[in-house]
Order: sequence, then C-alpha cells, then structure tokens
Amino acid sequence: MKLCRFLTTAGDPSFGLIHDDSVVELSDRFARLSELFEVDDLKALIAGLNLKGQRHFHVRDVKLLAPIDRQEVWAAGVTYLRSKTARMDESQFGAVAYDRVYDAPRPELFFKSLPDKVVGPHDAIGIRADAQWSVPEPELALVLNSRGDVVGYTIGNDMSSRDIEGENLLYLPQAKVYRRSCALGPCVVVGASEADARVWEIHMTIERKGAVVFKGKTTPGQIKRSFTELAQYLFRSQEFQRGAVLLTGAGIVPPDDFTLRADDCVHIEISGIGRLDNPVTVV
Ligand code: DO4
Ligand code: MG
Repeated sequence: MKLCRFLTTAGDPSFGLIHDDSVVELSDRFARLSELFEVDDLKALIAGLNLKGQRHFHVRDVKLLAPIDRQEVWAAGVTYLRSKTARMDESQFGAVAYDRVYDAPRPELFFKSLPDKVVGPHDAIGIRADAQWSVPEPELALVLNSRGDVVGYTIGNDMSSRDIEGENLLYLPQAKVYRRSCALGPCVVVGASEADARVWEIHMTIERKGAVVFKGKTTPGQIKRSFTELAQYLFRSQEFQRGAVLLTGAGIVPPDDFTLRADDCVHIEISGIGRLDNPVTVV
C-alpha cells in the first residue's frame, strides 16, 4: 500500500492512497498523513476503508510532494561497509572514527532536516556553492511513529559535501545540513516487513546533459544493523511526538573523482517503493 502527499489539480495540498494510476484522497477523513502513522494496524485500517465516492485524481494530474508533514528527519551513517571505506579514504583527519562507529554498539545518528525544508519529487536538490565535491546519498528511509515503530518506508537522498566532511569531522553538520540537502519521496509504502525491505534493490543513476555519468546499485540487506536497532537508538532519551523519518545510510558511493554539477539529474529507485527524481541546483 502506498500513501502520498500531493497538490490537487486546484493546487491544494492533500494526501491519499495510490491505487493503480489513481490517487484516492484521504485528507477529508484524517487531519494529516502523520496522524495515520499513529494507528495501531494501519494496513487493516486502509484495507477496511470504503473508498467509493472518495475524490480521486489520475497520478499524472497531481504534483507529488515529499510524504512528510510534521516529522523531523534524522539519518544513520556508516551502516554499509562501502560508506565506511569511502569516508576513511576522503578524511584528512579522524578516519579512525568511521572504523570505530561501524563496529561500535552505538550507531552514528545525526539530525538532517526539518520537515518543511525537505525537497519532494522533481524539485531541485542542492549542492553548496562553497563545496568542491558534492554527492547524492541514496538511502532507504524508515517512517517511524511517535512510539518508534517502523510503520513505512520511503526513498531518501542525504545530499553531502564530501570535501567539507573530509576536511574536518566537526564540519559534518555543514556538509550535511544546508538548503535543499534532503529529498524524500515519492510515497510511503506501508505493510512491508523489515525482511521484505531487506531484499529490495536500490539503484541510483545520475544523468548529465542526457547522458548517464554514474550508475550504481546495492540492497538494504547489506545494512549492518537492524532497522529496529537504529530506531531504538534514535528514540533513546529522545521524544518524537510527531514521529520521525530516519535515513538508513548510503551503500552506493560514486568514484572519488566524481562530483555533482548544476543541472545534473539524480534518479533513485528502490524496488518496493518507486523512483525519486531530482534535478540539481547550486545553493
Ligand atoms: O559519517 C558521516 C555520514 C555518513 C552517512 O551519511 C552515510 O553513511 O550515509
Ligand atoms: Mg548518508
């Protein structure tokens, strides 16, 4: 089951259920998408809804928005072996920190974005004007309710400035949190288990002037920690009354001589979810 936020043909923000080629509006029945995530058995609730008479739109006639309303976005790091080695290579100091966190009981977790700053499908993602080495990080994103349960999955892009992070680990917030540095979408898949999600495939393609300049793939099955473990650490001594979204780390890293440029297009596809497409702009 796929839930999404969208702008109606009249331009009003709304949310609903994607059913074949249609989006069935649910915003007349519930106040917010994140409110649905608080329901104990969301799959059963959706399956039991009588959708006859609900307003619906063809998917191509609406503009999909990032499927988030009031949740903070956080991210886990160095959860794939590939991420650990890439960061140790880029780092001028403190490479050992990546090595240690990969094997430590406590994962790396960092704040990524306020909900209203998240970029949705087809909107521009940013590369910093003061960075020389910028990359997208295609990540499976966990949608968590206020109790810390994983209630759904979406696609996340944890845009990063590798030269800024590599210069000094204390610059991590600047490398990770800036205008248009986080994209989510196109929808939230509910009703899939962790076992289901672990066999999905993640593909990323980067296009420049119509030509493919990078292609890579991985699978969430290679994430070293369980999703429950990551969610439990995020909720330790913390409270998310509106739920949270947690990116699970990047397993696809372009080669070290690759940097994004303005007008590139980043396509991230996760087999159980769909595709998130974003053009790149300098911010
Ligand atoms: O340690 C820095 C960030 C790691 C990260 O974002 C990732 O592994 O995806
Ligand atoms: Mg990341």
